[in-house]
Amino acid sequence: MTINRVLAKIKLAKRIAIFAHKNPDPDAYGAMFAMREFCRNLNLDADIFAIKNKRGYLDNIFPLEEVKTDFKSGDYDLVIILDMHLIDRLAPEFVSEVEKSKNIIVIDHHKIVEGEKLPTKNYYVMEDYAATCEILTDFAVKCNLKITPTIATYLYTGLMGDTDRFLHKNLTRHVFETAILLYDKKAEIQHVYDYLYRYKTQQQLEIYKQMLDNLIYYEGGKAVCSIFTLKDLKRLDADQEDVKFYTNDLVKIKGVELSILCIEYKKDYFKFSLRSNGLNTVNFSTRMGGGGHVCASAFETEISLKEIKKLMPKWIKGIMNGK
Ligand SMILES: [Mn+2]
Repeated sequence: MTINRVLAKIKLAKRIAIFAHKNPDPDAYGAMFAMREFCRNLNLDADIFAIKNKRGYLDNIFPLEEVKTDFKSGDYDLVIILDMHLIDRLAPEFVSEVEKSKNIIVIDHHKIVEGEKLPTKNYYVMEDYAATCEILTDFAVKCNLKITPTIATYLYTGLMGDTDRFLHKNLTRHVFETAILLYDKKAEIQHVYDYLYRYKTQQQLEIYKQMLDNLIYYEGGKAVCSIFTLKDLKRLDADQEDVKFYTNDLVKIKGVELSILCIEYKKDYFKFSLRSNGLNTVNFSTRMGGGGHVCASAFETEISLKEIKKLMPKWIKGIMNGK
């Protein structure tokens, strides 16, 4: 659908429910809060639904206490799904009610893989955009929606989250133009950086230390992995989200082309976050039941620590050989 059609559909709605993927990241929250403000500025009722992570740095950027959890499809005549396009990327708590909704719009920048079944025919997916917040900035400009300083701050947060402040390989001229536009709209850039990147707690440093202590190199240093078990998390008094914060850091080691961060969520159930400097990781992640982008993808599966250590060299060899 066209971007103008998105606006037309929104304007026809009376009550709008806004969703993004589970474990919302800065781009997911940025897109949801910006979209809510756009709707409210059009005098439309709009609510955000999300299962929040525990209190953390994002609470200083977004009013997360306003997020709702008790979604009933009958209460809303439009569902807007952001930063995802497959229903199973939603928090499981929402899936059955969202599936009942008859009027759904999807706005996303994740690649649609052949064979994927989207929850609606009304989707606006821009695969060459670095962030959903980049798409929504365009949306506002093209549809003449006001970008207040608050909205600009939300959008800037998402743009920085998904480019890791211009560090990933997903940069385009348009990313920088979007950043300039949001700067002009008075995004609170320093505030965003403080909470996304500058402040570190002592606990965070302990987690980081553990991650480095656990590094295992493969393929002559071209690939690296670090594993956090439930036992590690307990000792650090940390949870999985605290560790995931560093997902992007291992591929910054010079010479490393592929990194895999493995975190245990339940006994013998791990989540694997893959990062690369160009190598295709998403084919492997998709085969393992996950998904994502070329350079950043993830999957989760039942597996023991012993099996991980046994399979990891094969996995890495396969990915490095373009499989
Ligand atoms: Mn995103």
